[in-house]
Amino acid sequence: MIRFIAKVSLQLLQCMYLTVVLLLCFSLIITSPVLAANYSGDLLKQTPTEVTVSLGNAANELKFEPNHLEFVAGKRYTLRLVNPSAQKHYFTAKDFADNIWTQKVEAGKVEVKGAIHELELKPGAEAEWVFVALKPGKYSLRCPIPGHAEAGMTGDIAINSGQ
Ligand SMILES: [Cu+2]
Repeated sequence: MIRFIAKVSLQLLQCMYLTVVLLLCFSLIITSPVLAANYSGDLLKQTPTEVTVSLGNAANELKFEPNHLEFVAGKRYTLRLVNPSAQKHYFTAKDFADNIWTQKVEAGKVEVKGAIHELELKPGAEAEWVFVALKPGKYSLRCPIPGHAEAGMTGDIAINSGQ
């Protein structure tokens, strides 16, 4: 009798275990497409807010204009980078780039998809960086060409929480 009860409860346990595993599997199946849909669907339907940053200027001053950028987590943006100066500059913001989801970077007739960390803009160049801001935080921006950051070609980028 005791053995029988033990056997039944063991079967019951196995059955419960199986149910839990199945439930876990289902929840994974259900949640992952939702996450994927958020990234590829809903977020991409948002009209991007356009923000323009100038790397240097026509007077060849070594600065970003503006040098303070603010984004909101969960929002989609088109960051238009222009270089109206006579020398090349970089837009380098690695930590920022790690905390956004880059949809694409467009320059001329080329579209680059995937993670981007740094952009180099030759005199007169223009590029558009389309992304969704993700993780709130403060990130730094600089132009790593020797002497440029030291002369003031730095900036900061904030991603503010969407709530
Ligand atoms: Cu520079």
